[in-house]
Amino acid sequence: MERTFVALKPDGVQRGLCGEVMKRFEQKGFRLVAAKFLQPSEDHMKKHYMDLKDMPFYAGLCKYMSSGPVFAMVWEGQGIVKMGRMMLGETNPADSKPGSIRGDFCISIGRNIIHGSDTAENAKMEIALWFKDEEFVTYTPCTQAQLYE
Ligand code: DAT
Ligand code: MG
Repeated sequence: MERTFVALKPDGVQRGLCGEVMKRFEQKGFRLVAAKFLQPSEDHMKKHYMDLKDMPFYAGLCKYMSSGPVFAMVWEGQGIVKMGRMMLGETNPADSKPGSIRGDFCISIGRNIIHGSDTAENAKMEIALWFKDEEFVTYTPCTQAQLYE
């Protein structure tokens, strides 16, 4: 089983898309293991986007991400990191196929509504940055035997 970090950005929250995103991950068969609604600090976002620190949009991105509420989640499932990225679409909504979250719900790269970890290694780091151990819920979903052979 693999875990990934997914977060509705302030634009995604303000546009009322938390439920739509959760619905898609639930319907796929993925399992929610942690979630919280918060306004992250700029410092927190600088850590989260550390790999982009030399990009011209880094400061604006971190400021924007801390400007309002974010809905942060950890989802679990087989192959979820790669599949989660496919469900999100491309970084630029203009390149995202209809049917993907960014392809269906947004237009510009700086307002692409959602974050999702891009590798299993980054997922581990992001999950550790956003969540404490005690914030995870351990349970066996009743659908487990229908989802996995
Ligand atoms: P992703 O969010 O798909 O993993 P990323 O990690 O390269 O993409 O960039 C993080 C976020 O930064 C991205 O979701 C939106 C913003 N961003 C990326 N490239 C940008 C650009 N050229 N101009 C403005 N914002 C950009
Ligand atoms: Mg990224």
